Amino acid sequence: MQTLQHTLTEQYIEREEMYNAHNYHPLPVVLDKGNGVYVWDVEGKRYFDFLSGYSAINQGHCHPKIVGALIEQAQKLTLTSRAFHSELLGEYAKYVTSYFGYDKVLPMNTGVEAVETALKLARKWGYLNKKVEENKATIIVCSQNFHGRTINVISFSSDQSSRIGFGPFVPGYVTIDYNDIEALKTVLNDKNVCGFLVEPIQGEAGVVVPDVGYLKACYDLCKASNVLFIADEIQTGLARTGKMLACDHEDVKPDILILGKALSGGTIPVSAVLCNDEIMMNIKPGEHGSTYGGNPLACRVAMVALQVLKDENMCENATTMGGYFRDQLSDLNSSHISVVRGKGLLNAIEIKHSDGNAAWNLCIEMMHNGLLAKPTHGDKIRFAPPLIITKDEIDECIRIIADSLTILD
Ligand code: IF1
Repeated sequence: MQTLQHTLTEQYIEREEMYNAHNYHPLPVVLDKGNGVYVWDVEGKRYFDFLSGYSAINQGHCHPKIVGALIEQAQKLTLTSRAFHSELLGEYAKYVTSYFGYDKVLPMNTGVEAVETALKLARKWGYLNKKVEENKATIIVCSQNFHGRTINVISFSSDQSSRIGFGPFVPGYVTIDYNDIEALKTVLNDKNVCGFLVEPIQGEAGVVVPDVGYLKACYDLCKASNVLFIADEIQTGLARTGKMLACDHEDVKPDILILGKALSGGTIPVSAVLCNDEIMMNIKPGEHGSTYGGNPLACRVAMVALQVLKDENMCENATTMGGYFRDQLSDLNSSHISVVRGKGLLNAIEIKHSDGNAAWNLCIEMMHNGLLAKPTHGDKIRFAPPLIITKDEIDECIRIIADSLTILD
């Protein structure tokens, strides 16, 4: 029986490796079902999902209201293209702009498309409003950033594996250290700087939480220099850190807000860029767009996904469960955990061990014990379950993590 089950998982993995590009290194688990905080593999084994589709599944797997809306709309109208109006685009645009308090939204699909859109908006605003010199628009970014995979966006990545072999790169970016207010001061004076792009918490870098007051100070500096503050909340937004936006922790309202991932609760790719008319209205018909951007299926799904976050008090739950989870993790007093950090339910630990594979080995052991999490940058493990997780479930997960840690002894 054991051999047969083992073979089943292996068969799926073999076929995938045979025909699919090898651009990832997944854990050896093959999933075929999800519900709430749980996923199941093809052998029927149940796991806690502590990755949540890299925070796309804040509302929990296959949320019945989101999936219900998806099915209903899919049977009515899915795509019009923007060559025609749809019944739902206006309703969604009104809903999402009043939800976040902006004049306008520009709908896209994947996260990186929304980042590209925000960068284009910032450049356009720079030329038209700030009177930046022709083709000299500059955008400030932070080291260790992650904003996606396009050639433009990797042009300002500091992660070599994302860049090697993909040049030549796009100019127009200046990189400063993250969480360094002085560094921002020194680059803001250039009159061609039109925007500062920042993650309120750096996700890919290993859940790096900046000092309290950093975002507010950056925002104020940007205001003083007439530079747009652009927040990539694709991973940190939508209740993940305990507020609807991570910028809300410091009462900062970004000039340009970028959303993605959980905007569809993990169903279909839906992203959005929000800003006021002074910025958005610089883009005229034909200057930017996307076949699927703002499609009726996405509009319906996104409205429900956003409504569910409020109706089910996911900000409050992320705050209480996140605090409880970090406390419980710290109380383990494990000699193998050097750092526990995070905000709300966006958390990470750093593994301290002589074996460089320790974080991977721990993830494999947690997988065997029924919890899925993924190591990043070798020694860090991200813990980001769906925001509907309960205290009893956290307790169970802490036991799994504690039991699993013993393999590192
Ligand atoms: C991969 C990390 C998470 C993002 C922020 C834009 C995007 C992302 C802040 C692009 C995407 C992903 C994509 C996934 C791994 C992943 C990730 F480990 F790299 F950091 F979530 F934690 N801005 N993040 O986090 O959004 O175009 O993918 O929809 O690329 O392997 P996308």
